[in-house]
Amino acid sequence: MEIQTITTTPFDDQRPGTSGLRKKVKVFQTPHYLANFVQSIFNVLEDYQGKTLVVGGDGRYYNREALQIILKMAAANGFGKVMVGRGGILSTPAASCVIRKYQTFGGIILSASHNPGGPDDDFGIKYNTANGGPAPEKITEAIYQQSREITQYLIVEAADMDLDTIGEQQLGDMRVEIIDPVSDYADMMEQLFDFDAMRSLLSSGSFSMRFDAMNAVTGPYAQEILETRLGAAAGTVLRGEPLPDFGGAHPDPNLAHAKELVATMTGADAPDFGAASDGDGDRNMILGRDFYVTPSDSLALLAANAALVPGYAEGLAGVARSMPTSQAIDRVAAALGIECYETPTGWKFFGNLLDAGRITLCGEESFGTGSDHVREKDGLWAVLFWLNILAVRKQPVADIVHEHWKQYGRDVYTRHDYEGVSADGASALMEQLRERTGGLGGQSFGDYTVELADDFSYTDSVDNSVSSKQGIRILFDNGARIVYRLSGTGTEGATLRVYIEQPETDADRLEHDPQETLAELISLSATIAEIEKFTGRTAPDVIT
Ligand code: G16
Repeated sequence: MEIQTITTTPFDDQRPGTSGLRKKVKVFQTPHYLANFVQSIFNVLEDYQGKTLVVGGDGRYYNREALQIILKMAAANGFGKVMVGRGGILSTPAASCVIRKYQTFGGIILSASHNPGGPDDDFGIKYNTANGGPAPEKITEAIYQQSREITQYLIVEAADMDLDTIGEQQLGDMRVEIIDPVSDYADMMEQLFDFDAMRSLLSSGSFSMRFDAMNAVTGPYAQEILETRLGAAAGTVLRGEPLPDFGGAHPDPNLAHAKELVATMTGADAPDFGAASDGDGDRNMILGRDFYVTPSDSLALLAANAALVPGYAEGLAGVARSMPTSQAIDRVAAALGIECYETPTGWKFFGNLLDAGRITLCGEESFGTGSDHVREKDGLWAVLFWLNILAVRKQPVADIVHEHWKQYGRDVYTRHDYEGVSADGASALMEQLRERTGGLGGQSFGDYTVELADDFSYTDSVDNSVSSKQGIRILFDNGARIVYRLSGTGTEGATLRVYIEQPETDADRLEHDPQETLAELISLSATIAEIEKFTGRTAPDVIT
C-alpha cells in the first residue's frame, strides 16, 4: 500500500486549550487542517513503531471522516495496530479505560465535549498518553510547536475502513481492530460498585431514576449498565441515542442545558434520583427530587461516603480539586486526615497525582468527578457512585446533602459565565486585574476584607513542573473567595468565568438560596473587575 508524503503549510491556531484542540467543524474541514495536527502529534511521540493506538470519539458530526484520516495516517506513520470503538464511538472515560486495560501506547479522542455539534458547530481532538490521561502541558506545547513548523504529513492511499463490524481488518501493515465500545467500561464499573445493592434498590418498587444521555455518547453505556445489568425500568435512560448533532441540543449537563430533566425532577411525584452526562461522557450533573447537587458538593459527598462503596472501602489516599472548585472537599479531607491538593483547571493536572498514588478521588466545579480507576473524569461513574450511596443509605438525595452540610458546614457556591465576549476585552480585564492583585491585599469592600489576591501558580509536587497564570484569586479573611479566569474550551470569542464562594456554618442559613446568600459578593465581583466596562455585559449568560 502506497504511503504518500503530502506537502503542507502550518496553521497558526493549533495550540491545544484546557482539553485538546477545539474548533468549528468548518475549520477542521479546511484542507490539511486535521492532518497537520495529527502529524504534529505523531512527530512529538517517540518509539511508537509497531505499537497500538486507541481511537474513538463522541460520535459528533465529522467523527467518522476524521477517524478515517487518522487511521490512514497512523498506518503511514508506522503504528502496528489501532483499536477503534464500533461506529467510531468511545466515551472519553471508556477510551481511558481501554488504553489502560490493553496497555496501549496512547490514544486519540475526538470530541469537543459539552460543546454543540453539527456542521456549523464544534469538533475537537486530543491526545492521551499511556496512563490513559490527557497529555500533560509539556506534550501539548510540543505538539503546538510542531504544528507551527510542519511541512509535510504521511498518509496511506486506501479505501475507507468498515467501522461498524467488530473484528480485525488490515490497513497496509497495520491492523485495525473494531471493539465493542461499552463492554470493557461496563465490566470495570461492575468491579467498583455494589451492583447487587443497586439492583435491589432499582427493583424495590419504591425508587426510580432518570438518566439524560442528551443524545450524546453515554446512551449505549447507560442502557447497558443501568437498564440491562442493573435492571432499571425501561425508559430510565432518556435521549439514549447518540446523534451527530445531539438532536440540536447543547450536550452540557447543567441547569441551563438539561432543562427537561430538571422539569422531570420537579414536584412531589418526581423520580428520586436524576442525572445527566455530556457530549463525550466525562461530565455529570446530579439531581434529587426538587434538588440540585453542585459539582463541588458532589465531590465532597463522594469522598465523605466512599467507605460505603466496595471499590473505595479501603480508604482514600488523598483527594484533589481544581482551584476554582469550592473548598467543600477540603473540609472532608481534613476530617478524614488525608491530603487535599489544589490544581489548575484541567483534568491533565490530576494525572501525576493519580499515577503517584497520592490521590484516589478528584473533581472540578465544571461538572467533572473521577477517581484512580481511569485518568479522565467520568460521568456515568459518578452517577453509579451516587446510586451505590443511595442504595446503602436509603435516604433522599436532599437529606443526604443537608446532613452533609450540618456535619461539615456548607461552601455556598455559584459560577457566573459571561459567554462570547470580545477576546480583547476579556484579556484586558484579566490583565488589569493581574496588575492590581498586589495592591488588593488589606483592602476592604463592605463586609469583606481581602487577605490575599494573586494569579494562581501551580507547582506539580511529582515532577515540579510549574503552570502559571491559572486564574486570579481574591481570598477574603472570612474564607470567602472570588476567582476569575477565561475558559480554555470555547471556540468563539472569550468566556469569562467568575467563581464566587462563601462558607456558611449557621444551621439556620444552610439551606438559603446561594444567589441570595452571595448577593453582596456577586455584586462585588462585577465591581472589582469592572466587568461591564471591559465586556459591555451587565449580567452573566449562564449561572450554575
Ligand atoms: C474540560 C477539562 C476540565 C475543565 C473544563 C472547563 O472539560 O477537561 O478539566 O474543568 O474543560 O474548562 P474551561 O473552564 O477552561 O472551559 P471538558 O468536559 O470540556 O473536556
